[in-house]
Amino acid sequence: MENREVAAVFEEISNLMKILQDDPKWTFKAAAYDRAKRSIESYPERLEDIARDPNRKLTDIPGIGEDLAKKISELIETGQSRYHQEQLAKIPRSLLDLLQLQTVGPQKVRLFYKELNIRSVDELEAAARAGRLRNLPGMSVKSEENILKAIEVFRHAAGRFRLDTAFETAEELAAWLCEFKPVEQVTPAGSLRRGRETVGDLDLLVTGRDHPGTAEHFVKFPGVATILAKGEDKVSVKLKNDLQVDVRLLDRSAYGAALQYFTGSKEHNVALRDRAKRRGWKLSEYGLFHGDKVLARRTEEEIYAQLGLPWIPPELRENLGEIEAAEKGTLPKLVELRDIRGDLQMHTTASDGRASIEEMAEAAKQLGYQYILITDHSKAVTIANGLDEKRAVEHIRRIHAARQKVKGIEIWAGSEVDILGDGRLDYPDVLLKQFDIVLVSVHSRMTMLAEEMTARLLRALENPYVRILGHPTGRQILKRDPFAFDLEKVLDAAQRHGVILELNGSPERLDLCDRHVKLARDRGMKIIISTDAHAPEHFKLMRYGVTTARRGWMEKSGVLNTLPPQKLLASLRPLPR
Ligand code: DGT
Ligand code: CA
Ligand code: CA
Ligand code: ZN
Repeated sequence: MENREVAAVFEEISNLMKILQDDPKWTFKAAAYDRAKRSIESYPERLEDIARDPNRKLTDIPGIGEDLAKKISELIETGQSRYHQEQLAKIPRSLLDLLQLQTVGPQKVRLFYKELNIRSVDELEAAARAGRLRNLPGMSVKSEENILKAIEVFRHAAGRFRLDTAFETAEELAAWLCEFKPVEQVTPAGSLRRGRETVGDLDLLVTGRDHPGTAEHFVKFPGVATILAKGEDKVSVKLKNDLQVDVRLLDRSAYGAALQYFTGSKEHNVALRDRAKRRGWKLSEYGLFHGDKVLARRTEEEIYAQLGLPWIPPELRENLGEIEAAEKGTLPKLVELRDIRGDLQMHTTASDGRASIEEMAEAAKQLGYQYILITDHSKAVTIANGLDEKRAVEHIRRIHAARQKVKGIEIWAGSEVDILGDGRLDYPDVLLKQFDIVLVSVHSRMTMLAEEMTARLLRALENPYVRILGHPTGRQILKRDPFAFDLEKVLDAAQRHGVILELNGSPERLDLCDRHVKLARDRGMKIIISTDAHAPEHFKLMRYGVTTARRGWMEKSGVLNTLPPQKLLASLRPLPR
């Protein structure tokens, strides 16, 4: 059992406690489960390994006491927790789906269930449409409307998976497949290879010497729930997390053609096939043909070259102008992960992060980074233990002190300052001026009208100390749509003031999204890509940010944190004298 699976069970137990409230100490216990969940999720080692090691104790993990350690052992040994199952049996299973809706937490679920006996998203929708939610305590016509919007997002999200889930699952599957010796190569294709923010299913291409054997081996992967199809050259399964995996077993000679075809997108393929047709040729998953004659099929490069084009990076293959650009020789030279020289949004134990300033700096240094910006939350974000003015000043001092301890990397003092409801900032200018770089973002009142939100953001950008706008649209993938606001106006203002937009690379945000990155790029605006790390192991999420930037056609020159430290500082909005 993976750490994230244990964390998911703990999260569900906490939610069940908050919905049921039938344990006299439920608030206390739920908080303990929440704490344990966060700790486990980011724990750098596998819990299974610790549990198996006679010299180690699960209770050494922060937030894990005797009772929770027992639950973890039980989960690892049996795949289940009896306590969890007992709690689950107390409510209709479909009730938990409500938690997927934005603005609906356990308290609201409890309210709907107790007051109106609502047991599923369908029943909640019916109640909202009938106007039966608005009169419940704490509800209004507005919040009823928001629930209907959230249900729409929920239905749209159903059946899609976040990029990080797809990526991690593909890695596990590839490792499993490679354990079977005749397997030569495993390559993810489809939307994962194109780096889309969500994927519908996983497409894996496998070459090797023994395909019937490979298929047999593949379906024994421990995560497989059902086998959907098993043929000569294709196996489809559904995993326990509901993700479908299509595996194609290929011959090496036509590998490039299959890779090109199954990478897609469908729209890109259709345009490319038309191009082949205009030359009197045929392009398929088996190759590029002139009659029976093979023109190209071994590599993607050969296929594109035969069609008179340079190889096109998978992230661009959406038929959004990339074929025309390839034809003209104006394809962008996309930014790469190795171009990144530092990370400009991260949290430490001072607010809601899980590592110290020094630990974050050491980890960044290990990655070869030249600088980091520490951006703990400001006081308005109480749930993230935001810093009040006094703590912020102390924190700046500690960041300065950390520079003496960790050499060889610039450690900049920053803050993720909350943009208050009216667009004022959560800190006064006298404090803002003490930071090296101020990043600002919205964390509250996200359902306000578009005009209000636009005015709020514009006012925030006017503050002369503001240099980066963090996760500019507030969306959370598969959970929360961007808030309503006039993006054009905000881009205009950011450009005018020299405020840099963040591409928050955390795979639950990817905000700016690919399309917005493209918009910014086409206006000649630059971005920074950050991870919003809450622990050292989150630095690796940078890859998702870079992928999204690439999908937005960004080149290295458009991403400021590819610059060395002094050049980066010189490129930011000049500070007031
Ligand atoms: P997804 O799974 O919804 O995130 O998106 P994809 O792009 O992975 O789509 P999927 O899994 O249905 O198919 C994988 C690739 O196979 C797709 O990107 C392009 C290719 N493909 C699938 N259906 C067609 C088709 O009807 N025509 C062409 N030309 N290519 C197709
Ligand atoms: Ca797919
Ligand atoms: Ca597929
Ligand atoms: Zn934030």
